[in-house]
Amino acid sequence: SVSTVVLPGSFDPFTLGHLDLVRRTAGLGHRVVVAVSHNPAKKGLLSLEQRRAVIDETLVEEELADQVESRALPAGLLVDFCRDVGAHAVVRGLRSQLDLAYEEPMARMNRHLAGIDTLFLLTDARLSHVSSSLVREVFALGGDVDDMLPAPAARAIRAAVS
Ligand code: COD
Repeated sequence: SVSTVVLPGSFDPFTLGHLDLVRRTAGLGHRVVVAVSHNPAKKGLLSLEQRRAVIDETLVEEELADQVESRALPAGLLVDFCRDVGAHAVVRGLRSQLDLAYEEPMARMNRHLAGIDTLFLLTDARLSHVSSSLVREVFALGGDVDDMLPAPAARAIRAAVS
């Protein structure tokens, strides 16, 4: 039987690092629910609808749409969302020891709360410097970010500021 896993994030914007994580998780045979957080507090670049549209277009272009879908992550506990979609595990990417330090208490808490395990995949070394926040900063300062983003994301951030 296929297991469902949740890949949560803000995805503002969805990067090639995120895509690598999705592709590898699907490649292991899981059905993947990409859960896109609201983050009303964070002043981001793209709206929830725009972030989901970027992900959905990318999944179609990459022929991943059969196995992977995007969903809005409602306010509340991630473990409750996992239960609602029938997932027994969360997937997170690790770029560095700093990521692990940040992720470890959340992973332990999710396991404590609901027995939800977290699967960690090490980032592709060629993408370990890529984060949505740095992409936003470089883009805002006029730098070229196209080679860190799937085409729908590059189009969306340009449209968002024009
Ligand atoms: N290569 C590989 N993976 C990457 C890369 C890259 N270059 N860049 C990012 N990633 C990974 C991240 O490590 C992460 O696993 C995932 O992609 C998403 O990244 P982001 O930055 O878009 O997402 P975050 O970290 O901002 O997401 C925050 C959540 C929405 C997951 C968090 O706020 C949350 O869990 N909220 C639910 C509330 C809750 O349950 N709280 C209690 C938790 S104990």
